[in-house]
Amino acid sequence: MSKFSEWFHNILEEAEIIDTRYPVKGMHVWLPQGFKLRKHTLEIIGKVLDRDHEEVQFPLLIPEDELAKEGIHVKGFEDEVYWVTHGGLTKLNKKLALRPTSETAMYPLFNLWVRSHSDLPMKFYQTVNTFRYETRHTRPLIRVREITTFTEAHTVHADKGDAEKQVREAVKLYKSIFDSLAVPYVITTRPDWDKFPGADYTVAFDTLLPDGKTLQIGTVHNLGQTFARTFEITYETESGDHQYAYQTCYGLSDRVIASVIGVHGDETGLCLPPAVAPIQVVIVPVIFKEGKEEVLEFCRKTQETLQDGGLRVHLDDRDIRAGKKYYEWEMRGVPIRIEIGPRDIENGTFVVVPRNTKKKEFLDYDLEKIMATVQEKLDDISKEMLEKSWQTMKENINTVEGVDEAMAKLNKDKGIISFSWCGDTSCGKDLEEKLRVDLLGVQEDLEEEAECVNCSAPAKHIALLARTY
Ligand code: 5CA
Ligand code: ZN
Repeated sequence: MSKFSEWFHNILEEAEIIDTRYPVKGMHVWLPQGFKLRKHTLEIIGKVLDRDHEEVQFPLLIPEDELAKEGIHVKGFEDEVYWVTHGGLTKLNKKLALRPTSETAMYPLFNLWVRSHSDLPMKFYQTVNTFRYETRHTRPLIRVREITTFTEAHTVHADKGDAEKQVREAVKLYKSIFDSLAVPYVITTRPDWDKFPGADYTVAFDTLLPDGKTLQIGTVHNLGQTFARTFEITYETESGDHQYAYQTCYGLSDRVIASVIGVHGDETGLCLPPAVAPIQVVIVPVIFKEGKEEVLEFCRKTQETLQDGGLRVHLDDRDIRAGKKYYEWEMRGVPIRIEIGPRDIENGTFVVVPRNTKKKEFLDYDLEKIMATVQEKLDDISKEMLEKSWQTMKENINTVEGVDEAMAKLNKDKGIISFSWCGDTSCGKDLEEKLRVDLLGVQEDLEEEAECVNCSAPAKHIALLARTY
């Protein structure tokens, strides 16, 4: 898939995920199919976070003085903020920002909520739209100006160790979310020049898209005490003195859905993991003039049984060519197609075609067992999709010994480059410039002795770099 961008744009339209014709740049419309895909993705995210986070919802507008309070943070976002300046014809005394993210919306309230050590930890999340006036090339779901599906978690802790533990915990939660979506990832600690504005450090998830470029699909930030000091978030300790709290935050966006589409899709179109597919099973009756009603009745009963079992099933009884139906549902990424014709009914069989392999399988039909049979097939598909996407990812991570080799690899195989790095900022930035890449970050610290591939100083880390979205 050389022209991934074009493929991506086309499939969003053809599969009716997003309408990109809304007349504001970087802002798009979720169509019914896309909305369902988004809903099921959010169900997975919610299920993971709901275990020990409370869901809340804060206002969209942030007063200028609150946004401006944290100096480094506001500096990081100043080019990207949309402002509300008027109420009707009246100029507002205090400008209001459309949230680019919600630290400065939430933390003035955290100041009021956090009282005593017994209030901690606090863990909240919200799924809202956020606004960023992105100046780089916008792309639906990938770089938008209205992020419609921003799931941001914010936690408050009594001590540094707890906040650090929360960062590791959040990484674990995100792993389980991406595993459910069969989206593979690399995890790195971002270099200092690329961390979240106001964070002590940022841990990021990146996936690899078919054109060899990576996409940041989630980030976990350790905020230390920076915001707690700015917003006076303090708590009373057991011994009665007052301490600044420690905080973390972590977020996901529409990019999670972009990665599901991008990672699994192929020439035929979407290929959706069963967990989030708007339709998990489509039944296509194979109809001849004779016995039409019997076949349809049989298909309806099959649909009902599968629906009772909790599956999302569509019966396509339109009066059009079967081939046209097959094409359409494959393009839309429905994980399983079932075909049932008069001969199947006679023989007690049916046909299953998994979207990921497109290989026809003839199975025994038994209404009592059909639910289990189909569920098993769906589970197989989920497993196969997970294995395949991880394999592709791993095949596209290349270890290099030198800068020239990195350049050659990037030009030929694309993908992610793994290398030994000294950790020095000027060396890292030099490497980014030479190779026209982004240094994703540090994957792990080096145990053995090695030289930095760029400057030959002693290497401290294994780091990753790639061309990125
Ligand atoms: N407050 C923190 C944690 S929620 C925060 O805003 N982090 S962030 O800036 O890194 O954004 C969280 C995630 O949103 C990023 O990892 C990235 O995957 C996604 N994201 C950022 N900007 C955009 C954008 N313009 N369009 C789509 N997704 C975006
Ligand atoms: Zn170096």
